Amino acid sequence: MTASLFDEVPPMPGRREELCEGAVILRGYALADEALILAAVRDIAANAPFRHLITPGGFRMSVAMTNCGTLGWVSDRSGYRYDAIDPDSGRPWPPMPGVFRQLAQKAATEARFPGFEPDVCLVNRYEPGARLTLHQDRNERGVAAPIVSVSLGLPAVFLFGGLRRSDKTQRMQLTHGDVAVWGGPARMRYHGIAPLKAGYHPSTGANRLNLTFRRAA
Ligand code: MD6
Ligand code: FE
Repeated sequence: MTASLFDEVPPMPGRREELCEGAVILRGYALADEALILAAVRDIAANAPFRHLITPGGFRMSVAMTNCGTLGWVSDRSGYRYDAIDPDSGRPWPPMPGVFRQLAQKAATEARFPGFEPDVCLVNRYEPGARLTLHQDRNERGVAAPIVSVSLGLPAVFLFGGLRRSDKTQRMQLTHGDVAVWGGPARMRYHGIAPLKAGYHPSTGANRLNLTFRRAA
């Protein structure tokens, strides 16, 4: 499938796309909250700036990250983990804004995961070329809870695999305002983001932003 085909057929806001049992994309679901979300991300980044974490293997991640909530996802030479303290500042992560929590809870309920109480929002910022290699989200104690993932700005190709790294991957486009919800039998599926294509989006400029809400504790 080509990028031009994606470009010509933008997903319809309000549409619900089931990827498999337990995984759904709610197209355009975050659009109504766009301005509040972008303002909140600016506030969060003013207190806990985006940074390129180092993987346990010693590589600098191409995606820049920060967090809000009672815990944040961090990586360094000693491994991946959740920590209540931002290692760069020595202070707690900024609190999770109400608009974030409400959006994540509503989207989870819409995807048939009622009662979602996220304690982490990992905020990812992609520049052209930035990517996330295939991975499972498995540092969370609360794997019974889903993950809610909000995409803003430039579109990205989401790679969606199976329960083993070697399983075949599907590719789907995530565009501005899309919310993916991911849980139950899909919770441990491998997934990633293909290298971001350069472009301009009126809301985020040359970047893509992604918020992923989890229950880590
Ligand atoms: C991203 N997302 O979209 C990275 N993980 O930038 C993820 O790694 C992810 O979108 C679990 C569930 C949904 C996701
Ligand atoms: Fe992930």
